[in-house]
Amino acid sequence: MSIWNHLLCRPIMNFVHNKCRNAIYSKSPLVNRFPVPNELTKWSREWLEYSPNEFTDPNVLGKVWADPEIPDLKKTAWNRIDGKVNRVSFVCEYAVDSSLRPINPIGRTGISGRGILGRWGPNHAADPIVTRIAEDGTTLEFVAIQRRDTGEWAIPGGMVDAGEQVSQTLRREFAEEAMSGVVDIGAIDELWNNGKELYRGYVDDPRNTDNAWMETVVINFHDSTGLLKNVNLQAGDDAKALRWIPVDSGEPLYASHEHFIQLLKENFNLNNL
Ligand code: RP5
Repeated sequence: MSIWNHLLCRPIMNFVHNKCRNAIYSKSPLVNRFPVPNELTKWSREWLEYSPNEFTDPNVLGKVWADPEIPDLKKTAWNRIDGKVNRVSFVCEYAVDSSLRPINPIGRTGISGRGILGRWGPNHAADPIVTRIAEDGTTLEFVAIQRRDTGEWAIPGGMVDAGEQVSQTLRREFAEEAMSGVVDIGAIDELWNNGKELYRGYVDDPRNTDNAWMETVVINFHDSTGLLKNVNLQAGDDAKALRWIPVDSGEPLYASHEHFIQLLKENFNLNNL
């Protein structure tokens, strides 16, 4: 692939992903990534020896939320809304390889194929950062869940279903992951009225491959009226645990979530000086 395929990606050309390189991709079955050093991450650097393992997890095959393993690649509308599936990238107009499969716009990951992701190309998610001021009256904190797959703490986000609006995904995922057992989910309806967008773009997710990657929209919902005081938040099935984390805790988080918390802090300082 030539550098010219990615001319439209120039605005993000300096960003280098880390969490989706140089590690074991899957433990069962064992799949290793081809090690990709920093300086060879960008496709624009020619690297004739690059030979990633091809991997698509058997668990995604035949799932309603996943593409067929061999889609009709000539008819699939890359970079477009394809029926109910959004194949548009927030990053740029992505290129396709000689087999007509989308190419990760940020660069090499050491794995080709779809890995454990459902869609070829961008896999769209939505991340609600729900915040409040703690009882000490000054500490800004956010709702986090502990993921079952990696054990890492994370914002309780999730995948946008085919045909779903991002605004619906944000509410649905928060209810599923953080409001298990809450009968009156409508008690916090007001919270969703004033969202502040912090980010839309690529996620440095450990599941990314050369042909499939995560993108997200991150929205902050701040509970300024104490709506959540009367709700007993609890982790849902996809999560092991839930807690409020102070934004200054420096706690390591899943994928690019530390970056999203940094954006939250900057935004809060700007608006509350
Ligand atoms: C991350 O994966 C996104 O930022 C979002 O938090 C999450 C969505 O995937 P699942 O939680 O549905 O696995 O890249």
